Amino acid sequence: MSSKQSEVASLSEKLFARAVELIPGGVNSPVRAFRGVGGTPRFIRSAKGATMTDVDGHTYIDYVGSWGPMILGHADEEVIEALREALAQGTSYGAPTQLEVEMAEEIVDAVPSIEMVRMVNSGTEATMSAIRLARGLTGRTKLLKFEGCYHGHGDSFLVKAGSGVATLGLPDSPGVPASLAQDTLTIPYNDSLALEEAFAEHRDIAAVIIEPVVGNMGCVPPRENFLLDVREITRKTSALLIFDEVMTGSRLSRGGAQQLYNITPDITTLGKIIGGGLPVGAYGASRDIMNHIAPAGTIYQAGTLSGNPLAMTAGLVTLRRLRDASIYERLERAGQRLCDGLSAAAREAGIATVTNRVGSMWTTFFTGEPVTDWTSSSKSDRDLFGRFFHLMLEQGVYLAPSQFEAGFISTAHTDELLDRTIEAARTALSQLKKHDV
Ligand code: KE4
Repeated sequence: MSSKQSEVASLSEKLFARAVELIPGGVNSPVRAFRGVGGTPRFIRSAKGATMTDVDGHTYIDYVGSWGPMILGHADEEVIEALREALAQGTSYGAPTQLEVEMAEEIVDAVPSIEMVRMVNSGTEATMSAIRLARGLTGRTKLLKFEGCYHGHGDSFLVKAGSGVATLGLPDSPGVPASLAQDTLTIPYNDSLALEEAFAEHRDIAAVIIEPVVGNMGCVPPRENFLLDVREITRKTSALLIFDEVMTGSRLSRGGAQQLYNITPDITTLGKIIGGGLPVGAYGASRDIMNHIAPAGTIYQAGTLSGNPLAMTAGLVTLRRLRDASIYERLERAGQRLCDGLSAAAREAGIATVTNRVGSMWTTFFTGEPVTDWTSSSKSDRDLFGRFFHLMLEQGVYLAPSQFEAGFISTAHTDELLDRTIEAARTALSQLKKHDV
């Protein structure tokens, strides 16, 4: 980094030095701390369209997009204007509003499997509620998830695979009771055989929860028929299938991954895009299933700010804009352009990478072999990715600060910005090659 830049970056460093004294790790969510890539996180002052500007005045082409929500780009004029009007009416009432009815109508209209929906305030709340619903409905306790999939920080999800395929889980964080962890089975993603084994071994599986396209081990698409296998075995065994579409919902198509892959889950969890950048989550299913949720039914779940008018306002503007199917065609072309360019740049530099992409979510893995699950994803060269990340950051491109995250393209990412990104990657990769790869 030039001396000018290192001086200029000092404001982020000063803020970070203060932050670590006051906030665990200096951040309000771990991935923001740059632990996966090293160095000082950039403190962001503002964002507009496809770019963010940090407190030192550096502007970056942003591919994090707040980890998915900003599909229309930052500070979208229509969203901001609608929020201004909503703000004048107050910020929270703790009482039902027309906005919540309109949001429910929008989600029901968009997501094929949802007839009824409950709003919450984060993806974690949505997934926690979804498994309580599944356990309450089935009277069973076991949950099956996939290695490398992340469903928020609920205790039942912070579990790592036990030894062997279908053995019971072990806590993956202090504070998660072993007694709870053992009710979560973890098996490899894209492994239909392991799925069969797990169900052969355990008759009391309440639900399978899956990222239909994984974002949280880096982007990993489902193999041909894998989602069908999951659907079939859950139907056969009366376990409920939960599609965690917090990231893929409204991202991969208006109806999410379930529309793209034509699979009907029993319960769907949503978040991110449906709040247009404000705190949000949701879970939905058939009326029969959802009417078990209090106060209609006896399975309890609640939230002070659920359906908050500001989040509903930003979410509704966003979702109504996404009724235009041509947006997804544009995002597909943009994703193809960017990822073809990144792959070509790596080939030219003679650096082994694999780029996985579905629509406008993607990851470039620094590895020479296909990435289809956590085992193959975890073989990626994290150090090399970290160096690539910083070489891109210095050239004004802000990638996800971890090899094991997905990047996101918005409607604000013009071809010019995509081409600038590819050019920056060409420079970064040739520098990596020259120095010591
Ligand atoms: P939140 O509780 O962070 O709103 O959502 C949890 C969640 C649930 N399900 C999926 C598929 C998710 O991707 C997430 C959250 N995604 C991460 C990005 N990997 C959020 C970023 C962060 O943790 O700061």
